[in-house]
Amino acid sequence: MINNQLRTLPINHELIPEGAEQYFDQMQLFREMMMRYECAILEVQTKLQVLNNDMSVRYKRNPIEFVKTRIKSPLSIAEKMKRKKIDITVGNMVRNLNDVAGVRVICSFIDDIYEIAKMLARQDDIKVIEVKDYIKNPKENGYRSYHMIIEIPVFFSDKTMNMRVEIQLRTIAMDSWASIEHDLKYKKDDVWDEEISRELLICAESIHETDMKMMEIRNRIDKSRLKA
Ligand code: 0O2
Repeated sequence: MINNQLRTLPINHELIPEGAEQYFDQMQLFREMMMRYECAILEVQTKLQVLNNDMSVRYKRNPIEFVKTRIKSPLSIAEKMKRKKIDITVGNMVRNLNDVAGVRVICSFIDDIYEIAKMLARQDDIKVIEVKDYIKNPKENGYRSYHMIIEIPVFFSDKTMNMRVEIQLRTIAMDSWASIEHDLKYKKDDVWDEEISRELLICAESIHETDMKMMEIRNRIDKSRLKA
C-alpha cells in the first residue's frame, strides 16, 4: 500500500539537488559491481577448493591451509583512485583497479605456492593479466608473497563478464609477518623509524629461512617414505 503510494507520488525535480540523479545512478552501479566482484571471488574460491580436494584425495596432500577473501572497502577504493589521480567513477574503478576483489591463499610450503599458481594459470577460463613475484624479489621492507591478477568469466543472469581478481599466495609464516606488519604500520605511523624497519626486515629474513628449512625437512621425510 505505502509502496504503491510512493510509486505514484509525482517527483518534484526542483527539490532534487543538482547532480543527485547521477549520484544515485553511480551508487546503484557501484552496488551492482560489488555484487559482481563477490561472485568472481566465489568462482576463484571454488577453483581453489577443487584443486585442494583433488590433491588431497589423489596425492594425500593439502597444499592449501586456508583461504581468506575480501572486497576492497569503498573508502580504500576512493583513496587508491585519488592516489592514482583518477576521477572517482564506477567505470574508472573497473578499468583501473585490479584488486577490488581479493583472494589470499595460505599455503603450507613455498613450492605449494608455485604449484597452485601454475595450476590456476593453465585453466582455460583463467587469463593471467599480471604476476608480481615478491618471493623471488622481496620488497625492500622484507614483504614476501606471490601476486597474480587474473580475469575470470562470471555468468550472470543478463550477461557474462570477465572479472578481475587479485590472488595473493603466501605461506603461513609470510602471512603472519605481513598481517602484523600491516597492523603495526597502520596504527603506529607516527613512531615508525629506521630501527623498527630494520628489525622487521630481520624478522622477514628469519621467517624466510624457516620456510626454506621446513621445505627441506618435508623433502627429507618424503624421500625416506619413498625408500621405506
Ligand atoms: P589491502 O588492505 O591488503 O587491500 P597496483 O595495484 O599494481 O596499482 P599496488 O597496490 O602497490 O599497486 O600492488 P601490489 O604491490 O601488488 O600490492 C598490493 C597488496 O599487496 C596490498 O594491498 C597489500 O595487501 C599487499 N602488500 C604489498 N606490499 C605490502 C607490504 O609492504 N606490507 C604488507 N603487509 N602488505 C603488502 P593494499 O591495497 O595496500 O591493502
